[in-house]
Amino acid sequence: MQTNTTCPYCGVGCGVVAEHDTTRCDTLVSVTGDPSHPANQGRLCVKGSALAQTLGHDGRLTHPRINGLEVSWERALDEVGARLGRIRQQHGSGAIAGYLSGQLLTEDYYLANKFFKGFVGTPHVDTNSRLCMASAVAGYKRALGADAVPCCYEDLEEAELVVLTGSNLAWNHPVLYQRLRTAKRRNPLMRIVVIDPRVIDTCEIADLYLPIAPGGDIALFNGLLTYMAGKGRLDRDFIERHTEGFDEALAAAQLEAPDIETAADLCGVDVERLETFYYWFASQLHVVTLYSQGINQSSSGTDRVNAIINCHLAGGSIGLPGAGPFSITGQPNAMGGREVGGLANQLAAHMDYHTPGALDRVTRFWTTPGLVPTLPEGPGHKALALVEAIERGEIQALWIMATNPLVSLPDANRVRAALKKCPLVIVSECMARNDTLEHADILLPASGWAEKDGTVTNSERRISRQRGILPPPGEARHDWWIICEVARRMGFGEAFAYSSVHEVFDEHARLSGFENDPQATPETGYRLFDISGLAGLDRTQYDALAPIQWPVNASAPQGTARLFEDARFMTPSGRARLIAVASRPAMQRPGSDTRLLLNTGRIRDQWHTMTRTARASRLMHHRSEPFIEVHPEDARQASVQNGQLARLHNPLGEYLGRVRVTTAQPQGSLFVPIHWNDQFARQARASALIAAFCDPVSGQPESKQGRVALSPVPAQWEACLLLGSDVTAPLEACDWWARIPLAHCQRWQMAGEKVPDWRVWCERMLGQAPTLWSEDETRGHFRAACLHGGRLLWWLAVAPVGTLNPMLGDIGWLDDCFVLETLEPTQRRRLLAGRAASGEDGGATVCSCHQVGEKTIARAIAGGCKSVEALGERLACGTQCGSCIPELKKLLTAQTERREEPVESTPA
Ligand SMILES: Nc1nc2c(c(=O)[nH]1)N[C@H]1C(S)=C(S)[C@@H](COP(=O)(O)OP(=O)(O)OC[C@H]3O[C@@H](n4cnc5c(=O)[nH]c(N)nc54)[C@H](O)[C@@H]3O)O[C@H]1N2
Ligand SMILES: Nc1nc2c(c(=O)[nH]1)N[C@H]1C(S)=C(S)[C@@H](COP(=O)(O)OP(=O)(O)OC[C@H]3O[C@@H](n4cnc5c(=O)[nH]c(N)nc54)[C@H](O)[C@@H]3O)O[C@H]1N2
Ligand code: SF4
Ligand SMILES: [Mo]
Repeated sequence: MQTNTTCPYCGVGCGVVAEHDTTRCDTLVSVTGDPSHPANQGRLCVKGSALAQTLGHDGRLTHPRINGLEVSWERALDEVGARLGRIRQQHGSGAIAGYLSGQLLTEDYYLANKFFKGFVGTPHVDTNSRLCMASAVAGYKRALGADAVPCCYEDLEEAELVVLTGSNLAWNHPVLYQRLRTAKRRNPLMRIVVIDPRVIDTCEIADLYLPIAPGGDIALFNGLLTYMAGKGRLDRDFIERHTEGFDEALAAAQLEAPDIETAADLCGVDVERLETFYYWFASQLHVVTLYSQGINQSSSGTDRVNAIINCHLAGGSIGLPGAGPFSITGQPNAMGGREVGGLANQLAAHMDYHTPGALDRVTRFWTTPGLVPTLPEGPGHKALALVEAIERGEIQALWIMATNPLVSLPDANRVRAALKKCPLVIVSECMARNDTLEHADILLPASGWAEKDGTVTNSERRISRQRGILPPPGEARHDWWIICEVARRMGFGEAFAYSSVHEVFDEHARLSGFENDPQATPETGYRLFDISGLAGLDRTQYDALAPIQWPVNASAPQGTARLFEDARFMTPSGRARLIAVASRPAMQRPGSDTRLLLNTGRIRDQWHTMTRTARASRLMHHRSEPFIEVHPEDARQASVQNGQLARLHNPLGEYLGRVRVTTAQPQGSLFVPIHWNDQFARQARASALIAAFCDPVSGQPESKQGRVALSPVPAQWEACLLLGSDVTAPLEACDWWARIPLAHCQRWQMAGEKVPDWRVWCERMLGQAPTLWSEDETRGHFRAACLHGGRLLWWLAVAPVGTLNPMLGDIGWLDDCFVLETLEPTQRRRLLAGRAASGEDGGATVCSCHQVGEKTIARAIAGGCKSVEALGERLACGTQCGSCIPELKKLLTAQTERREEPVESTPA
């Protein structure tokens, strides 16, 4: 059976076709790209195509728990209702807080917002979008008067110039990257500029790369505005008729960057490159600037956004095909959250607390016979302020849904202390384990992707259906249902009486159109977010809903691809605003020993805190361990070497990871991934090193500019330990570890300083003496395996630090040994050699779709493959999702030019 649904990862919002064998209720047969979905037209990236491998009931949270004990739903819901009710009575509504997520479906999100703000009456509801989109939202609102993304994906294809800044599109929005790549191939005149402090894979399609100094964005775009004015490249007519604030914005730009030389100096890019960019931008109307976390996650994020929008307004490049400032969203439903008003400073349906008449309007809309909502009068605490309010004891209960704040919030160790202090922590979650769950009093098992029904909105405002295909495992329930049941127990039942999720969607659609008159002004009730055209769908129509872009209303029943084509903006004057901005230094202050800047971000094959992507073993091979990317000069100064373990620290925390020395990283700055956490490694939560500074307008934290010191980890030995399901890892027996889930066993990478007697170690730590072993004490090598009745229980290899992974290569065949009832004699003999009975070592995985390793590719290049296409023909690498094409190109150039490139040091 096939069902069309939507990928639950990034904001591209790809349609997928899920193939389902009706005799199996725990997984899908396959997930492929939906050719009929406008966002991806059949394409998928590696994460999307590995979705089926992330399912299964193993590791899921299947029963409610109170203080660690399994309880019935009745009991759990009664407890939540009663305790929230008591706290509300004793300490007031404001003692209750919600922390939501862009990974909730719109219907869940709408109800959570209605529950907390409308009926509990607390303003303190925020979401992880604070860490993600808050600056983009604030910037759009300041400039356009509404949080409305003007562009659509076709604009990227129709543009003559595409500027990507603070976005690693190739890894983080791979399908959009593929679309852009194809568009560029079709239109050789199209130019692409990449602005990023690191040389990222996205640079592969760049005609021009600007290696901006971290935080140089405002100076760069102010310099552009000055240049446009100086060269007479302004759209004077557009400025005069449709904008305000131009003179002030230009004056501020000229003050900061009076000429290219100053701008170049401030943003760290050489004059020639900068001038080329300025010339291209200033001479092009059809320009899209696409930006993401390199812009948003900063203490001047909102100003950065406005510096970009200023240039678009000054050049009139907005509201036209192939033009506009395009904030690309991260989470699958970041947009849906913005639509329902999930952020603490929003009320509901694109209405803010200060929007004239909004409080009254929403109150009337949510009133049911006999029940009047008690809306708070003004905005509540944003995420970081929420943590502080918990510390002060003002927040007594926190309900977290679909986010893992102990890993993702800045100053993560402080968040841990705050959660410990909070008298009641409730977490709705799909997985049985994550860092946050360890600090929860009440756990509520939620249904997950492929189980739940609802809608999500992608980066181009396109609403798509996610469809429930599989039954939730155990007693897991839908988030919207859980909210309704708690609401009922708190006495709000009448306002939460839905028989099915389509009724929630209907209410959300009706609210968007409620007293929303396009003939009115924003001050008299007009909102751009209007999906009243989708109100009144019955269940069948809702189930069949095809992807559609908002606004969808009487004047646009088929939806709207592009906004502001009439240049009528949502400000009181109807004019877009240019905002005077100037660069500010980052707020994170270097201490005497924390000289290095810490940049944090994503890798291609993992999603956030790895609760789902780490379940697909093939997504673990591209980067398997927490790492630290370091420029060679910084590595030299800190005496750390490629492939060795190193430590980052500052007064807030520490991070341990494998060093990757690379010239892609600018000197003075390090890069670490955000994904690893206590479930997968010792001390690898990047956010533990980030101070909780945030943008004064948006409240978005400065997650890309930490300050740290780098030093080597004094380890002597390293081990790779493979464990079958019934052996526990001896984590106390090492100084560092990382866990890599493989298909049939767990791979533990370990390291330590003191060298033990390995045979004794095995017996003591693994509970069983090795069946086979070999030791070379002088070289520090030890290998051992333990078999029981012919079956492999564990396997261990030890070597001096930094030498193990390159030596081991691909150990996929060992993983396969764990499913065999009995090992063949040849397999047994090979165990200690660590080499497969047949086949070659493929090396670190480059192409995750077809599982092709670096060494295999190197052999193919040596054997005559001279292009990505030739490699694809020979090995199939790069032929499915294409996200590895930049890496294939790098390997081709490195090998053909014999240029020195960093050695891939992570395990195969
Ligand atoms: N594979 C994968 N894809 C994802 C996600 C994931 O977890 N994994 N998460 C999704 C989510 S929620 C989000 S929000 C998006 C994020 O998508 P992106 O924003 O593309 O992701 P990041 O890697 O966080 O950061 C982007 C880039 O900003 C650069 N940067 C850092 N400082 C500066 C600066 O001062 N100026 C400029 N111009 N650039 C700077 C970094 O070097 C980095 O390359 O990805 C989404 N897609
Ligand atoms: N240093 C640093 N920190 C960052 C960032 C950065 O670049 N640098 N990026 C920030 C950004 S942009 C983001 S978006 C955040 C992401 O950070 P988080 O939101 O904390 O990360 P996730 O791992 O996506 O957490 C989602 C949780 O919800 C669970 N879940 C999934 N689906 C459902 C569902 O349907 N219902 C329920 N109840 N639970 C579900 C998952 O198992 C998981 O535990 O991280 C932020 N933190
Ligand atoms: S680009 Fe990949 S992760 Fe993003 S929605 Fe599409 S398939 Fe999912
Ligand atoms: Mo995000």
